[in-house]
Amino acid sequence: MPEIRIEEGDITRLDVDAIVNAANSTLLGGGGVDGAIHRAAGPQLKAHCAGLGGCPTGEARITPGFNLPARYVIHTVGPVWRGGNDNEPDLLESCYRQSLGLAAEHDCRSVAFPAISCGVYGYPLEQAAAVAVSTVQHFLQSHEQPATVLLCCFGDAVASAYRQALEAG
Ligand code: AR6
Repeated sequence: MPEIRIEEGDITRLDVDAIVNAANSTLLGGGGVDGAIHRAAGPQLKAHCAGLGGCPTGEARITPGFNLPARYVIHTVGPVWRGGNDNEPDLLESCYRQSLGLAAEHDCRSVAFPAISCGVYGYPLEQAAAVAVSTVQHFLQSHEQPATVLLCCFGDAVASAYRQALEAG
């Protein structure tokens, strides 16, 4: 049975097949979880990303994990929150769907997501958690892989938003 789990802590430490990065459209690194992933993966990650030509909002790209425990990093670009009338929910849903699609194509049994767009990009936590949980649940119903999806939370507020969304779903 596929499962969704809430995992608290640093995503770069997780021993999973793929971790997802909340990147920006250059894919060349930044702050937040993006910075942490690039630091932990080592400079080869940025060199590899430089060859990808960026990534539009709502899409995803896959790279090796280099020095990370994870085999792959799936880089996705979440929407910047602009009040909710700028297609933000569809773009965020697309980030989760495309990332899961790449994970499935690469035979990843386990994938960990950070709370995409919930930091610098300002997406309200409860609304983002609802999109994340429903999109992951929907994907798992129709795919064999990944079998395990970890929703990785940095802090109690994120964890409780996910718990609420899982209970509601
Ligand atoms: N492990 C797990 N989650 C983390 C970690 C970590 N090591 N570090 C931060 N978070 P953010 P965004 C959480 O701002 O909103 C970057 O500069 C964090 O607490 O990293 O999508 C990119 O280059 C929050 O809940 O991503 C982009 O320019 C969540 O990860 C921009 O930020 C996402 O916060 C993307 O903004």
